[in-house]
Amino acid sequence: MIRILEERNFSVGQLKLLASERSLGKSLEYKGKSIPVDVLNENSFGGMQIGLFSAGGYISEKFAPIAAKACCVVVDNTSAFRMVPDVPLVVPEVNPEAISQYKNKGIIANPNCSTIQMVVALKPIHDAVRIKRIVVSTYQAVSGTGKKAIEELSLQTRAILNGQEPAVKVYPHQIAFNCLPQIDVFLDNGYTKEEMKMVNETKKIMNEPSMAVTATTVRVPVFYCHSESVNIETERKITPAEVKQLLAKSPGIKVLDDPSQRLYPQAIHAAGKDDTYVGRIREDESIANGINLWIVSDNLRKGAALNAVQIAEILIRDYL
Ligand code: 3JN
Repeated sequence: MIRILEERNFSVGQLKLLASERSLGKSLEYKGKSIPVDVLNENSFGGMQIGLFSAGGYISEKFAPIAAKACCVVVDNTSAFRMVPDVPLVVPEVNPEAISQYKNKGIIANPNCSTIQMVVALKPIHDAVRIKRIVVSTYQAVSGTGKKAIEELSLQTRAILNGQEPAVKVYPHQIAFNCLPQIDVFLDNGYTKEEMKMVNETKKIMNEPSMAVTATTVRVPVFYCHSESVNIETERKITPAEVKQLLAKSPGIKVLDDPSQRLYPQAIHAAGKDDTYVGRIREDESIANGINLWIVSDNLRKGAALNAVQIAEILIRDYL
């Protein structure tokens, strides 16, 4: 988040860094200056206009209402408020108008990373021909879990290549050289929580409660960027060429799609970039109006920090 504020030259008057007591005494760099980390408490938010929250659902649940009460608008990166009816759930390319609802609770929710990149790519198609049903399978990077998981993939990979037994700590099973069709915990309906986040958040952001959405979310041994295989069924027919044209001119999207050159989005190339990359655009020949796509984006940037900062930019520009 700090790097993205810098890169985009966000007009920051005062940057306050808040964390738990564990970070007491630490400092972080912002635009060449060292800024000490303060310990978060009930009085942290006075005089602050925007709070970018990303310290887990428990902290958000407790402190977002406190910040909002102090007139500090919260952009919350956790799932704590995403499905609360009068809290807007926003992807600026998709539903920027929803930001105005921040006035209800003083909180704006940032969606789940896998949801964000999918709706960025699908919104232009939905506007053109109406999407009836989405079937998505994800290939999610370990950085979505955090620093410990990045270390675990490195350590397990090294251990295995050195003929040693890999230690399994973060995930329920070995992640190196493996795919785990489980992200987060299982729910009573047999889906995982990550899968149901994609289902419910997509409908809310698209403002289409009756859109049919089903998801399978899979952790893969990739460090950065989530990839998604997405199949859609639309009300009206659209050709792959029309989809390419439409997406190529849509904000936040780059089409990389030339089978003759073996060109398609790849995690290793999308890492560190802001755009959502789309390729493998082709007709689903098994149904009347179907399209398949492959969508890749940096889960830490557009999937989290960048989306939050873009929301803050609109807040400053249009509301605060
Ligand atoms: O695993 C991923 O790739 C994304 C993880 C997201 C995540 C992890 C722990 C808690 C979330 C989220 O943003 O939905 C949460 C949460 O806030 O519930």
